[in-house]
Amino acid sequence: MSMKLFLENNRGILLAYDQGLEHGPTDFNDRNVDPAFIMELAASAKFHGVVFQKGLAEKYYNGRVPLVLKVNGKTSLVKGEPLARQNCSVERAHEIGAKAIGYTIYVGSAHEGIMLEEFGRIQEEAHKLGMAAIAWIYPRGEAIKNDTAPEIVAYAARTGLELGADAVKIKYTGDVESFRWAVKSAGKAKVFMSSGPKAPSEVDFLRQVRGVLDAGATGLAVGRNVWQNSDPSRMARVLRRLVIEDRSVEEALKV
Ligand code: FBP
Repeated sequence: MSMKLFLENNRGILLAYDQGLEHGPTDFNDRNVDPAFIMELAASAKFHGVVFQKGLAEKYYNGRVPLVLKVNGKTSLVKGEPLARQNCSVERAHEIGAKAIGYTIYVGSAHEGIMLEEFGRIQEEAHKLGMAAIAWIYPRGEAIKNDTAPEIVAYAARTGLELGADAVKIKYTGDVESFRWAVKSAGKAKVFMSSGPKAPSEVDFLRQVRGVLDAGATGLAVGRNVWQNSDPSRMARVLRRLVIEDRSVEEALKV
C-alpha cells in the first residue's frame, strides 16, 4: 500500500500525539494538553499526517490532515517486558477516517510474538480497506541492551519490511553511515525517524533530522520536539524547510 498521501517531494512529517496514553499528561503544558490545539497545529502548519489514538480522533479529528490512527498502545504504569495490544479495530479506524493505522511492536520483548501476530492481521485488514500500515518498531525489554545500536536499529527496520509495513518508525543510530544501512535494510518500506524527548537544543534535534535524511530516510514522526517548543508553528516551519525543501540546518533555521 502506498504512503503517497503522506508525502510531499517524497518526504513526510507526521505529528505524533499519543503520548497522553504512553506517558500520561506529564509531557503536556496548559496549551498542548488540549488535543484541539494539536489538531489546529497539524492543519495550519501543514503536517503530512497527525497521529492519534481512537479517543482523540473521535472527539477532535476534523479531517484537515490525513489521520494515522494508533490501534495499540500501553501506559507507562506497567513494568516488566513491554506489551501493547490492539485497542481499536481496523474497521473502526477506517470509519473515523484514518488513512493509515499505526501499531507499536516491541521487538526483543518476551511478548513480541503477540505483537508480531497482531500486526500481521492488522496489516492485512488495513490493506483490504485501502489504508497503509505504519509500524513503530521499538527494540525493548530485558534482551535489548542498547536500542540505538546500529545492528539493532537495522534489525528493527528490516523487521518492518518482513512483516509488510508500508513505513517503519525507528530511532536514529546517531550517525549517517550506520543509519544508511538501516534505511537500506528497510527496502521499500519508508523510514521515519522517531524523535524522542525534547533535545537539549533545536540545533541538536535538527542535526539528527538532517542525518536521517542524508541517510536516505523519508522523514520523521515528531511530537515533543514540536509541541513542547515555545513556538510550535515556527518549529514546524523550520522542519518543513529542512525536510521538504531539503535545506541545511543553518538555512532551515532562517525563518
Ligand atoms: P515523540 O516525538 O514525542 O518522541 O513521539 C514519538 C513517539 O513514538 C510517540 O508516538 C510515542 O508516544 C512515544 O514516542 C513513545 O515514547 P517511548 O519511547 O517512551 O515509548
